[in-house]
Amino acid sequence: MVLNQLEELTSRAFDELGKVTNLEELEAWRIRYLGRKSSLIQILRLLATLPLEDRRVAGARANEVKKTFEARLAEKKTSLELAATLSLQRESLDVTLPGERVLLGRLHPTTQILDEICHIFQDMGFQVVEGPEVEWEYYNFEALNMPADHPARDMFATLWIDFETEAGDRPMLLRTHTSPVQIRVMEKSPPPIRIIAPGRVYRYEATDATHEWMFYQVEGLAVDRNITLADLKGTLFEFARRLFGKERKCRFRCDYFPFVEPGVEVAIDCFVCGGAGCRLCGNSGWIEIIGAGMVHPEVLRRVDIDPEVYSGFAFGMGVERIPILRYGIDDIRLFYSNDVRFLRQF
Ligand code: FA5
Repeated sequence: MVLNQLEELTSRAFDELGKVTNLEELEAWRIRYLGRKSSLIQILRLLATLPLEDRRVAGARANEVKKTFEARLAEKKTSLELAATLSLQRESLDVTLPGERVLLGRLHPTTQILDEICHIFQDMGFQVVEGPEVEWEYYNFEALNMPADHPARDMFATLWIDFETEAGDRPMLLRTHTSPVQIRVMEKSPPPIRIIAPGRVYRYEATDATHEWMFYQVEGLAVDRNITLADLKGTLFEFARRLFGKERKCRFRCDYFPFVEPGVEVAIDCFVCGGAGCRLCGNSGWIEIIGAGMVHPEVLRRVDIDPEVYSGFAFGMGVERIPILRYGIDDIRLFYSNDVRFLRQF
């Protein structure tokens, strides 16, 4: 009978010991199975009442059970303590280890220069607007005084988009310049107008050190009474002075664009060769950055602005050529080839 009780007690105790996961639970187990009020101690006390032969056998077994409990208790305690130490070690921080370097991202050089250009013109009272990169042929050419078959369309090697509307064939393209934004703005707002329009443009042309097939332009447009070529010149000279500093030379020359009359081209002396001629400037000593002119009366008429009352100037500058000039970068193709060794320098 006592032996049975001891067997049952042993099996229950081992079962529960197996479920113990920390030192607090182990202490509770100890009190339950080896404490003064535990079943085992009560059985040991009962032994005195048993006949001699039974007492001998049961006493020996009970002592064995007690010893086993104590041994298993010590074993479990050691293993729990070891586990606790290991987990503490895992969680501990070694403050002497060097920290992990956090890599800082930075703005792309084009974005940086666009911000700078926008600030300069905003200071002069220009408002920043945007237009779509996928454009109707009408805005890119027709409204800018370049009807179909106009030879000047060849100046803008075009990426056409195959697209048919329900109304029929209405050609679309990737805009070849930001000038269509001029039309979109003049259609909507009456003069006075003073805007700049930054954005991407696309040309189907072979690339070289100063030509990309995708690049950024910033368009500018001012329309009001009595605007003259002197206003255009003053605005662009002031812009060049603020961006490049007083020392840089700035050249105005006659140029042709069907949407302006007269048309001009603005160039800055080459940063790399100082004007002597090199690969970057095509041996001319100058890098052209802006096309500009007085808005053609025909363009104004199309958007219902009376050219007898109003006049305006417009310009379009190539954005990447500015950091090229400023930092002496000798190839425009570096900008969008995504080499972080290049981009990280800015
Ligand atoms: C134009 O795109 C005209 N829309 C500019 C204009 C606006 C004239 C308003 C008059 C009035 P052009 O094709 O020259 O013009 O381009 C203007 C500028 O963009 C150039 O001066 C040059 O800085 C830059 N550019 C032109 N082609 C490329 C190219 N392939 N890669 C990088 N920059 C270019």
